[in-house]
Amino acid sequence: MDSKVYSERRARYLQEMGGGVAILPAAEVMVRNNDVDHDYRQDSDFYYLTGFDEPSSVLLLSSEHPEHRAVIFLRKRDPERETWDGPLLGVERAKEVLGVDAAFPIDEIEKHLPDYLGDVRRLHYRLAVNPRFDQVVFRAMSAVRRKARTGISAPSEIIDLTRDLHEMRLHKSVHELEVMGQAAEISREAHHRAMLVAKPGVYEYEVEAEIMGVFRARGAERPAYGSIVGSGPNATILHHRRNDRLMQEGDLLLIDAGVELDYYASDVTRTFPVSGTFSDAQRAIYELVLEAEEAAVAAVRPGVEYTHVHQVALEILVRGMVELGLIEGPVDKALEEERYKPYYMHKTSHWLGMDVHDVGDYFVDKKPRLLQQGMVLTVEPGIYIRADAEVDPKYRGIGVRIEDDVAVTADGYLNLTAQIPKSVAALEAILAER
Ligand SMILES: [Mn+2]
Repeated sequence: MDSKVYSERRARYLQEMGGGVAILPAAEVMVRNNDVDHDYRQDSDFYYLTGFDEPSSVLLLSSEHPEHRAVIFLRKRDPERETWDGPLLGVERAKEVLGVDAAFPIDEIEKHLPDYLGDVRRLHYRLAVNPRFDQVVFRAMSAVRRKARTGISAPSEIIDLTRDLHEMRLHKSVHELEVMGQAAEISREAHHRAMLVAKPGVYEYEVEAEIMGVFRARGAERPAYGSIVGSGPNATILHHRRNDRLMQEGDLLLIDAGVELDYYASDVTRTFPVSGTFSDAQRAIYELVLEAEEAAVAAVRPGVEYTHVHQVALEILVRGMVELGLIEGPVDKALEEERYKPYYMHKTSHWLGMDVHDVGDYFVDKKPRLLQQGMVLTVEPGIYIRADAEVDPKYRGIGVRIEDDVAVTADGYLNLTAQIPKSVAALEAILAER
């Protein structure tokens, strides 16, 4: 992405934060074992403001320094290291490439930080996420305090940097929505591929491999989260991750998988019968979840409380559960006493963005947030009936979830994942082609 996008975000954040200095460290490298590291992914906040994916970097923003609004600390060029790990940006080119006002080697950060913090009242920093870097900040603070007798004062307020930054990230720009649309398209292709290969006699992990293959073949860096491929009774396990079961005739397969593209997530769930057609009991549960999902998606528009979307889905699910005899009525009593909980135990939505469970407050002053244009949320009702549930045996072991990614528009919603089939007829038509 153009470095202008990031410098504009930094300028906006400097405005929003209301004066002072902000410090954001890059994500740390995590050791996997011995001399092998986990795949590195930049911290979302850091990337949002820099577009820079190297570890051992720190961004400093200042509304007080006469010239330096944005300062980057990063690793020096190192020919020997670069032979192994590839080129580093380096201090010399950082100003131009990242569009910042100053760049210093990361190993000199402790020397420079106190200069930027002198006579600054507010420090914007998120404590207790990176304890090692907290110590760097604390040492800089005490270095400034030691200058008290020269008339230089240290910050008297430490404000959680995410207060203003996550509010910005919650509201997506047109450009961000475009990237999320592209991610949705890759996820569409992956789910379509999964529908073609998932059959009785195939292992769940074979389906997972096909999904990952599509993600990478389309140039995406990684999945947005570990793919859930749960067949038969595994469809009732919310975070099933082993994906190692051999699929059987008559199974439903629940796939919750979404790609991350250019640091933006998609998050999609589809459920379908591996044999190609739903049984009557499966169809009854599926149609109910679908009705709840479609009504909840349609309820997304600016000005409604985000909890309303959950409420719409929940009322339909509970009415249906009573009708099917899964729980005892009447509906209002079942809602009040949460009799649905054994079969629907999660909420219907979460924010979606750079993180799959994206940042942004759900409640403001203890009241549910009102949806606004540019917010993106998932809509994902489900019903999960464990194999040992005390219900009509024909419903046992059925798990269904349907999940779309929905952007709030000026007067309603845009379903980013609408192209991924979910009606019984559309699913059975695709499965019949195999
Ligand atoms: Mn989700």
